[in-house]
Amino acid sequence: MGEDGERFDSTDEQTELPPPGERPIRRRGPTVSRRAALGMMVGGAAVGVVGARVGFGSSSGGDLSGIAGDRGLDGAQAEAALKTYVPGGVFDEYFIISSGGHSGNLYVIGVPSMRMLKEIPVFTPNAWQGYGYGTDQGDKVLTEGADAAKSERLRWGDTHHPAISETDGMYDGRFVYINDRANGRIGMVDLRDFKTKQILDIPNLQTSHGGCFVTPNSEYVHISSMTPCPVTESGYAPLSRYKEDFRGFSTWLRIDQETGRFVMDESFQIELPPYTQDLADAGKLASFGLGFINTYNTEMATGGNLHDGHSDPAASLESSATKNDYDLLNIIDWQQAEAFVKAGTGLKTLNGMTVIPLEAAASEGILHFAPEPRNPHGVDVSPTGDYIVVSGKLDPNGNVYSTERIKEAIANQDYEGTDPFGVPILTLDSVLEAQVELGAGPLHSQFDDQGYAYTSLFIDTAVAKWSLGPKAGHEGDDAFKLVETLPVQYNIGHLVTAEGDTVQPAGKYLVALNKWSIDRFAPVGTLHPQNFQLVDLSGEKMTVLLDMPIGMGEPHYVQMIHRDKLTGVIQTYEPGTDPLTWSKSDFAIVAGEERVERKGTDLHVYMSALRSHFTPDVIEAKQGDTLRLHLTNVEQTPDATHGFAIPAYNIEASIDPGEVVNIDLPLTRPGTFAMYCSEFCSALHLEMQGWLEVAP
Ligand code: CUK
Ligand code: CUA
Repeated sequence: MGEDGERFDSTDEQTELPPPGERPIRRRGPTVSRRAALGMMVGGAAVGVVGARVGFGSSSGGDLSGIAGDRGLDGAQAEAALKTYVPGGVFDEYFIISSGGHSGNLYVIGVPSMRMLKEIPVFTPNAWQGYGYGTDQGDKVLTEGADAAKSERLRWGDTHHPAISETDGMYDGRFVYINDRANGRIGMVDLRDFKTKQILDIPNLQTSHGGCFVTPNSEYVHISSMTPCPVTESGYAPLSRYKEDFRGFSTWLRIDQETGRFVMDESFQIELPPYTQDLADAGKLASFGLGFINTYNTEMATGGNLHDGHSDPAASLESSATKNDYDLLNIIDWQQAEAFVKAGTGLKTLNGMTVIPLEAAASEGILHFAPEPRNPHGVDVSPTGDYIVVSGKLDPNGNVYSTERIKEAIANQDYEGTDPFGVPILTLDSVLEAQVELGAGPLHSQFDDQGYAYTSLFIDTAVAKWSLGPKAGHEGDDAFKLVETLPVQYNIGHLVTAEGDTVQPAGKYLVALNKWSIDRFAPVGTLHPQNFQLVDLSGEKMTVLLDMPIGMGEPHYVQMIHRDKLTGVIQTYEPGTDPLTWSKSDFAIVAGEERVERKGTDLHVYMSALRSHFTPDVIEAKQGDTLRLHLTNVEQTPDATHGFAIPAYNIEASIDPGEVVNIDLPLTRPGTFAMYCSEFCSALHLEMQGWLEVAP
């Protein structure tokens, strides 16, 4: 239909309300179903560049193929536009929670519109949200989460792998955890208000990469070191003692189910050899109770490519760390580890952390190794937990390990020997189920609801779709087979499918997280944005629907959660709430309770914010006082956020409806300083200002 210029009329109208993604396209005139419109578009394409002017009547402006033609869109492009358009007031079906890389933040992006909804500051200050500019919340979280030696200066992080909390192996939309690859830290964001509540600087981790992942009921969130670090008293050890004095750690942080915070006295670490620990994933269903971490640099190379004053590329870390044909997959039994910690003997304490020593991990069945093709990167557990997919940068295969085989091999002690630290190594034959040649540079894998895996191919700059085996419904010749390769633009790192890390992925959408965009967007200087590409998985073939530039930091991993899972999201706080504790703040006031109380040099000001004034709006203080400002936004209207800035003192706060923010400010400098509301809250927003007098 369509080619003949057939006119659609209201007979096509849908009577019951279809799901949001399938809502009819509304025009002033007749209503045309989405499917009919698409059919028309494709029909148009068949005769040229949407040549046929099939319309809804010129008065409605609904000449879709005409518009597509005018814009130079072919049928497939016009179809992609319709598949991703989400009108204002209609919500996206999925949310992506994305790492922000060097921005130190998380981003929230709608799918399929690929519109940015929010940036959540975690490791980096954010002026809009008053995070890290003198308020108790941002500053407290940032300061508590920084190594004391660098707390004053540490104002960034490199976020890589977000992990949404889970119940029964499904995202439950309560919390999200994110690692700081640069500093070995982890942040916790509460998905009720999308704010960071805690940052933990993890003892014995200098950098981190493995994780975050949560175990299927959010018992623990896991994070492991990347580069091993010295475990000497001083924190210094010469690289010549790398094997003796450096160690990696696998960290299991117990999650408080009410608050999402870390319960340190129920958390522990497992000491690992000084290899470089890379990505990690949690076992689920069939592999519940296990955790997997890749390692590379089992050579324990430390670099040093200057020999006798000459450069020697053969001695570089790169070349020395790629010598072995096989590196080692860590298989960790965290339930065994938990039992060992509870038993309480044979543990050590290192910088305040309970640590299971390497020897105990090896002898108690807590840690096993399995060989994996050299320099692996991603390890991803399939939805049923039966398959563990390992991809190596230098190996073209998806390497599929079987949970069943791993369990058998451990029971049979099918060992080829031990590593230099006494950890048993399972034979490759006993644990590897299949190798599927996918292409060049496989990195990470995700899964759908049909038993397929999707693996990013960095070097081939493509996504490989391939079938898993019998435990995922693919038998005989259908098992472990490459079925399709989709080029993406360009150099894909991670990828994500809808709910792809859960026991029940949705399929439907995939997002390719491309490192390079090159020519996909108008040039904006020498540093290019990354490119998130939305891929439709619902058709016969994978198709790219949309490119989204990411121009703030370099994301690594993301997770995609259905919007219905985010049931706890609030729009205003209960009046007088301290968002860090979720309880009523000691400093909360209601309108009419505003006051100033002097206690020695402490000047307590209980101030309210209400469109469009602060009460009081003049603060009289003396140099040497400490201003203790307790600010309550006494509004309960959604979106009625006020800002509060004292630029002369580098103060910038954001106070959401019902929220209490405290500012402790030593008044070191005399002057008469302007204060103002920094959020355009009302018609008289510009009148929402005041003065801070600091008399000499
Ligand atoms: S790593 Cu970035 S592309 Cu940190 Cu997950 Cu593989
Ligand atoms: Cu309050 Cu602007």
